[in-house]
Amino acid sequence: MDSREILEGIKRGERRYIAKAIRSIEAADSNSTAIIRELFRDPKESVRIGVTGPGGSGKSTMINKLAQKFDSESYKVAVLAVDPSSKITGGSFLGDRVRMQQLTDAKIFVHSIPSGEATGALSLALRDDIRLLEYAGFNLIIIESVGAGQTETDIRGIADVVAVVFSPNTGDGIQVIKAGLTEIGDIYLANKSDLRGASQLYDSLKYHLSFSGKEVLSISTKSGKGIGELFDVLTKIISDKAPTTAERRKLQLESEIRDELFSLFKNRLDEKLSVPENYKEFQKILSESKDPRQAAGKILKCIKF
Ligand SMILES: Nc1nc2c(ncn2[C@@H]2O[C@H](COP(=O)(O)OP(=O)(O)OP(=O)(O)O)[C@@H](O)[C@H]2O)c(=O)[nH]1
Ligand SMILES: [Mg+2]
Repeated sequence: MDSREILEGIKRGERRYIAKAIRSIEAADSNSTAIIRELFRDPKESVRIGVTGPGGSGKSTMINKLAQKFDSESYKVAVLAVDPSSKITGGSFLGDRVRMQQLTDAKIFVHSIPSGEATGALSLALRDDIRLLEYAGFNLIIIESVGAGQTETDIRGIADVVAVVFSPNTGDGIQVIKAGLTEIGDIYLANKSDLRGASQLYDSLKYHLSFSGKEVLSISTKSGKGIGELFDVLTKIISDKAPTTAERRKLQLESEIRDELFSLFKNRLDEKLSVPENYKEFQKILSESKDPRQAAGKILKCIKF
């Protein structure tokens, strides 16, 4: 099947072609270049909601509820989950049959990206996946990203609105602040309000965010408490941010180009270092200096890109 056939299938609204295109993009196969070119020729827009937070805090459960709410309000909803299937909390989106069935019934498109493929720059493929879903007519895209390592700071460079989900059993407040999670959100959710310790979590978030003017909500994705309010607050933030979307997309594109450049440089560097004479030089510098930063600086000066 060629790229034209796939793109026509997507235009007819056939889901299996969307899945095919996503697979093609993620594998960077022979069709992907033509597909991506078409996405840039005929770009569409969506509202992108990023959801992050510690493992097991209830992100996927919350997204499941929220996606259905947006769907019932006539949005065309897609969910992209950077799949934390390798983690012990095991909240894999596609692995949860009940959750999946509810979303499929509502015609919500769900796709998981293995987290291994989304390191550092939250994967360049993820951004193309988003553009593809926009091209296919989805106008509200929810992105779940694991709240660990580099990725949670990157969600800012992709989403329009970021929600951070916490729960009483996912570590204390100090850890939360250290992780930098209190800087990236537009809205903070103290989830699992049905559990013990939930009100302390809510108070601690309120306290730490009191000067930021950001929203803190107490919710229970299990009982559904607070989901209506969450929807209202999110739609308010979305409409407040709508006038700055063009500016945001420009900055996002800039950061995407930087990531592309970084990836090109990295490949080029690997290539260069594997050339025997460069490797010899590398070893020589290493023998002269054990300070890695200094050595790296010297090596950078020697290698011609
Ligand atoms: N008691 C209670 N449990 C909840 C609530 N929301 C989610 N859970 C449970 O918490 C566990 C983790 O939920 P997930 O939605 O998979 O959490 P997650 O943040 O997506 O997890 P990862 O993707 O692994 O980081 C599951 O067993 C849920 O049933 C809630 O409001 N109350
Ligand atoms: Mg999850």
